[in-house]
Amino acid sequence: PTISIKDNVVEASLPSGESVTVQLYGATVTSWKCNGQEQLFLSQKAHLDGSKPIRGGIPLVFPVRSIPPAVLAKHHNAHADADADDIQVFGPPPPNHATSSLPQHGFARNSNWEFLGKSASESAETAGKAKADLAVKLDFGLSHSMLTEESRKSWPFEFGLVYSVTLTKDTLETSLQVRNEGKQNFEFQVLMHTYFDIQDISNVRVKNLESKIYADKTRNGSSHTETSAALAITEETDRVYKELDPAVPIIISSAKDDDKPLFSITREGLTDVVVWNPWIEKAKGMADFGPDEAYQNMLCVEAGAVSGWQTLEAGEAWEGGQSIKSRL
Ligand code: TA6
Repeated sequence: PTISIKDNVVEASLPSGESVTVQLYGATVTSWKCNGQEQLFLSQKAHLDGSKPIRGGIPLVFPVRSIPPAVLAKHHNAHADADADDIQVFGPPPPNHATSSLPQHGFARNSNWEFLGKSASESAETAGKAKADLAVKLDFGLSHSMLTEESRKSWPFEFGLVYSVTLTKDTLETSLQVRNEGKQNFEFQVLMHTYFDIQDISNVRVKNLESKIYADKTRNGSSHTETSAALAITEETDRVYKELDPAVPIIISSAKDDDKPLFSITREGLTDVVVWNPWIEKAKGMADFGPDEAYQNMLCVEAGAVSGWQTLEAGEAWEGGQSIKSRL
């Protein structure tokens, strides 16, 4: 594999031609190419100067997509009921509590990470040098001391993150290791906010969600059961599918091309999947989303752990990740 590092951008490529590009800002994957073809969507108006989270690629959402129950309970006392449940998944934090000043989706995606180096992924290492050209693993680190004063204040826990991006011939893996290096437990959520490049949104279907429960942000966070074996995207879609068996891959397939699979996403330690497309109005409403019609060329299918909370005891570590297979 070859690695290049320039202006806070790390790029790795394999002799077989695949490549991945990662910005140190947010440790955001901004490009993944197979046979020279881009697999991820990146808005033409994305901020690539660190001024705003990147609109596209794979932004990393951590530590919170919503409020830990303990904090929530404090603010909602007795009536921790349906609306509290909705707030837990989508709503803004209540005023002046610990995480209210955290930016939407947490600080990981708008922090400057450090590049820890590359390694042939474990499997290649054990397989010996020859195989080392079949995979390259890039590691990125973020810890409490690297945060802005404001983020440290909002989320005062001693943590350490190692985010690994592994490129092989036909897969891209992203996994996150969270370590609690402090003395107090903390709760966190994580989401890998992957923007897939789609030729035509009317042609894709999302499969293996049937009969799963989801919270629907476009319907007030209310809970529903998925009835479709092949979910079509025909309007603004913003759902958290919960408790999905990680062994079952989520498939993005091409309806018109006799259901040919375009992407397959397998997960470890991440039981939730967010499906998001802003559609026409919301696409127009996002200043960094362009061109407006590009909602037809992207779909977010996001592996994460966001419907519940991971509690990490002092001194403990947690790991979770996704592996995306492309153009199967
Ligand atoms: O993951 C889906 C979602 O939370 C949507 O509700 C929408 O807010 C989207 O992410 C984009 O969020 P962002 O903070 O990147 O603008």
